[in-house]
Amino acid sequence: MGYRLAIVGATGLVGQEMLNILAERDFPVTEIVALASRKSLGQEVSFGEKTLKVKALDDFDFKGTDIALFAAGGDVSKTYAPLAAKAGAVVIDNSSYYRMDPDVPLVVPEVNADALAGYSKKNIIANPNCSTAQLVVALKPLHDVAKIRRVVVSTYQAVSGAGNEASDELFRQTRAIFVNDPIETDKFTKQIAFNVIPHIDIFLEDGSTKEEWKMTVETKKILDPDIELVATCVRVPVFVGHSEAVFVEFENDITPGSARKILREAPGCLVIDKREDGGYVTPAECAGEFATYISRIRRDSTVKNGLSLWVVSDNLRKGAALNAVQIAESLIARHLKKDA
Ligand code: 11C
Repeated sequence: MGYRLAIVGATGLVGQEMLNILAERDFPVTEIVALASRKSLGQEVSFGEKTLKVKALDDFDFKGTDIALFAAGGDVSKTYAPLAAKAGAVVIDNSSYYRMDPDVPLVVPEVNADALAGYSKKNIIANPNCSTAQLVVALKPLHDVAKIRRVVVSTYQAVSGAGNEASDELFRQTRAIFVNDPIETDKFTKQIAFNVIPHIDIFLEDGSTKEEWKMTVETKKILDPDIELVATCVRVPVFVGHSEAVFVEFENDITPGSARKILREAPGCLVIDKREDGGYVTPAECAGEFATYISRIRRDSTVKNGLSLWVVSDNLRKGAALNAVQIAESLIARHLKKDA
C-alpha cells in the first residue's frame, strides 16, 4: 500500500534530488505528481525509470494527496503550503518560512523524531537549513553523553545551496577566468570562482547574516534551547557539499577517543578520521552520499572540555532532500501507517 505524493518545485536542484532519493529508497508510492510554476509547464523530470510531466502548482488540487514535499522557496510555501495542508496533505517544507513557528515541528529524524507528534497542529513539518541539519546530526550523540554548552562553527558552503543559477554562475566565472573573459556577477555579491565570500542570506541588524542566525535558532529548536551557538557562514567555490569547522565546549569531559567511538555508532554519521595525509573527508567525496561525515576529531585545549570536528555532508541530500524524505518515512512509520 503506497502513498500519493506531490513534489512542489520539482524542477529545482532540491526537487530533483527529492525525486531521486524517493526512487533510490523505494519509497512506497502509488502516485507522484511533479509541480512547479507555469514557466516550467511541459518540462519533464525523472523519477527512477519513469518520466513525469511537470504540472502547474497554481491550479493543482491537493485533495487526495497524502504528503506534499515543498522545495520552491519561502514565498511559494507561504501561499501554497496552507492550501495543501487544508486539503488534507501533510506538508514537509524545505523553506525557512515555517521553521520557527511554534506550531510547526522542525525535524531531523536522527535527532528529534519525537517532535513529529506535533505535525497535526498545522499539518506542516519544517525541514531545517542545510548547514544546521548536518551539524545537529554530529552534535546530538555527543550532547547526549557530555552535554554541550557552546558551539563555534565556521561553514564552507557549496554554491548549490543557492540554487541552479548560482551553480551556473560558478561554472561561467571559472570558464571566464580560463579564457580571459570579463567576470560577471549576478547571484553572488562578489566573484565566487577562485574566491570565498563571507556572506550567505541577508544581513541582520547585529551584523550577522540570516544564515548564521538560522544555525543558532534552529539548533536550539531541534537539539536544546540552552546551547549557545555562534556561526560564520562562508560561500566557497564548491558545487556540492557543505563543510563545517566546529568547536564544541561541553559541560562534562569527553575525550577525542570516546567521541570517535560514539559518532561511529551514531545514526547518520560516518567517521573517517585517520591522522594521516588524506585521512579525512572533503566535499568532493560526500556528493551523492547520504551520510554526515566527521573527521579531524581532536581536543580543543583552549577551553576546559573542548573538542574540534570537521563535518561534511551533501547539502542537497542530508541538507535538504534526504532529510525531507526521512521525515516522510518517519511520519509514515509513526503516524500515517496504511494497512498492507
Ligand atoms: C545556502 N543554506 O547554502 C542555504 C540554502 O534556509 O533553506 C538553504 C536556505 C534555507 O545558501
